Amino acid sequence: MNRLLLTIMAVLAFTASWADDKTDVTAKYVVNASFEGDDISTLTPVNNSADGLRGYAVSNPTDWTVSGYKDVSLIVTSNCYTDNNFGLVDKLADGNQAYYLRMAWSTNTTTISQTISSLPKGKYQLKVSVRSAYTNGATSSFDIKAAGRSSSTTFTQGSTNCFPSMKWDVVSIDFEQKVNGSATIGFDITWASGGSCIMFDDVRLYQHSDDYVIQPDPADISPTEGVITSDFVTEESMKHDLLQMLANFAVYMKNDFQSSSNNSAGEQTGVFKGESTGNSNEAGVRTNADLSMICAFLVKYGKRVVTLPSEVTWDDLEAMAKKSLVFAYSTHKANNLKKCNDGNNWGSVSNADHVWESSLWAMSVAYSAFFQWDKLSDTQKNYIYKLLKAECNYELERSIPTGYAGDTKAEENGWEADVLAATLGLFPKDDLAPKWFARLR
Ligand SMILES: [Ca+2]
Repeated sequence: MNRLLLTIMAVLAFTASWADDKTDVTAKYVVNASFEGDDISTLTPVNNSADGLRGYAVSNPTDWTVSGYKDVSLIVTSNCYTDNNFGLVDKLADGNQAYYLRMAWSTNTTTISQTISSLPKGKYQLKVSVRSAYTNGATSSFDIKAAGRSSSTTFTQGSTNCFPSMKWDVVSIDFEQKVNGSATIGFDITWASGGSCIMFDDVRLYQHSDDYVIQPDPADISPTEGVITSDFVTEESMKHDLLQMLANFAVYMKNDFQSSSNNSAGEQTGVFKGESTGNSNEAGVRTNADLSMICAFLVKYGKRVVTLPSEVTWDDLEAMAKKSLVFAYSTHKANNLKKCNDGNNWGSVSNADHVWESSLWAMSVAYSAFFQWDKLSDTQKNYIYKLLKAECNYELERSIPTGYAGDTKAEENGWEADVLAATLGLFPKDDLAPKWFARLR
């Protein structure tokens, strides 16, 4: 038993180490990886009166492409001095030379890249040794990048003579080469103004084993996926918050409401204002019907649960819900107890006499009625019935809306089905109910 356990542990240990194994393929694919490729004896030395040799000017190191800002672009050796009194380069990460860039009082960007012409499909890691320093708050940053992936690092706060005692940081990024072909590697620098510099050395490319798992970029990790779950906010708490938001909105509903003349049955009416207040078109009917529905919903589900703004009472809401509903059913063609403000009635009663989208507005009327159903008289319920039956007559007669290019009519299908569903819900035993249901389906 113990022997078996040991064997399993050995296999697991071997598998784990094998999974982390990676092969250094730098020499095979990266050219001038340690910035040793330029012969400094052929380059122009750059000297500074303050301290002496700063480095050897290059437009770009051999086999690398440098674009953007590169006014101070140098091959440096251990005996070169750096800017801002940051001291000697001193130790190098590898070999005798490194690549150095510096920005003073300006902002800009620099890109250093090399394209590997033929990198086999696989998983890789790009590494670079880097030292940076900034002063005067010039928090420049650089990205290491490979095959479309990148990772950002902020420069280090510099100080007088800091480089001789500063370690070389090793920065890396894992990436996947998805198909055989070219891959671009390199670094992007974003310069802040005030004085900052960076030196690169010892670029290395490793190939991971095929079963290596590359961690996703932090930028690719969704801030909501797996976070906004049913555990994040309970359903009860969310529903309460939403209801309270509607309650807070009540002050705007009250400000948006105006009285209107009684209908011919002597009932008080009122209407929610809009861009076409009280008229028979969408901007008149829909606004009123929707806010009537919201008002009635709030009264039915919010009372004794949420708090209204100080300017609004539950009686206000109840009165507005009722009067706006009376306005809606009174002005519909099926009832004609009152004209809309433009002198017309609204809605559809048949295929021959229909208005596009009126079923959507009628659905809101149906919901408003449903939320205050127990407070409606039988006569009022009959007005609702006549309105919805007329709208459904049109549904039974019309062709089902379909479309292809540019307008699928999916939305229109949605609201045409809604009014049938709402009417079926309120009058399930009606003689026409089977037809409404069949049409709905
Ligand atoms: Ca080197």
